[in-house]
Amino acid sequence: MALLSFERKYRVRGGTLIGGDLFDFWIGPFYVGFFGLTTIFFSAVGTALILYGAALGPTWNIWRISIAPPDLSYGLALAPLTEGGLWQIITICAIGAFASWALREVEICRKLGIGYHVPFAFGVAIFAYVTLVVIRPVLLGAWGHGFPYGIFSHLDWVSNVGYQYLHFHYNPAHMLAVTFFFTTTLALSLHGGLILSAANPGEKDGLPPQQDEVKTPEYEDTFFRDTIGYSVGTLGIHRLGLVLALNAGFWSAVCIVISGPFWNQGWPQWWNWWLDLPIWS
Ligand code: UQ2
Repeated sequence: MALLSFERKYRVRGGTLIGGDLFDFWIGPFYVGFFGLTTIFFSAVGTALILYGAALGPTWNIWRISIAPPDLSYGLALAPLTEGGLWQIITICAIGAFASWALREVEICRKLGIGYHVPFAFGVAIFAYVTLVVIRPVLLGAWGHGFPYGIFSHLDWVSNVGYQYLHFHYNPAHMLAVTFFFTTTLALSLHGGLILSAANPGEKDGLPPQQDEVKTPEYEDTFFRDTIGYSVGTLGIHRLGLVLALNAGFWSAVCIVISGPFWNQGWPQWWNWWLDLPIWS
């Protein structure tokens, strides 16, 4: 079946969260829905404001363009457009676009009768972003604690905030986040490698195909049982991958939200709890 006729089979009515049948249609391959329209709206307004901010200067150098949040002295108030107000509206547009996209995914899941795992996973990424630009700034009492929207400028922000806490790698939640990111790449490389090894399609370098047919999951289990005595299973590896990736995003949000609102010394000092245990005296 051609892609579009195959997809047409699944182009079912209903499952919408809002607007009933009104926006329940497709444009070409894309489902629209109420949240498709709000995604377009927020993305278009946000992008236009970024371009407007860039046009205000001082540079068109793609690496150096930056839309900065208001000065700390504005606290949690609205700032004039050129004094961080643009950043504030762009942030609203970004959150509006991300949330709309997630809800459009939810509507598509409902149409198909599948689980909400994908929008839930995207929700964790949105949560990490919202933690940086809303939750932590609100807890610290100023929008100026948000990060600037620019390629180099956001890198400078990360570096500066890291040094404010002397050595960010001593942050225990940061340790967890990094470990989950690395373990995610380990799991995906094991999984990707295993799937390709079992499928091993076609010939290479003019040699005949290395296998006649795609191997069954028993081969995948057997490879890992022979090497490490354990196979997590074909469903299990996907559950493991999702859990690892969600934890990477979650602990990233935790490690930055505790920096300032709940700990304002250097992170190396946090480990003094060990030296302060009464058992040493
Ligand atoms: C596996 C399995 C898969 C896989 C992978 C494994 C048949 C196709 C990669 C092996 C994974 C294990 C043993 C877990 C490793 C643990 C961590 C924390 C990385 O058994 O089943 O399905 O893709």
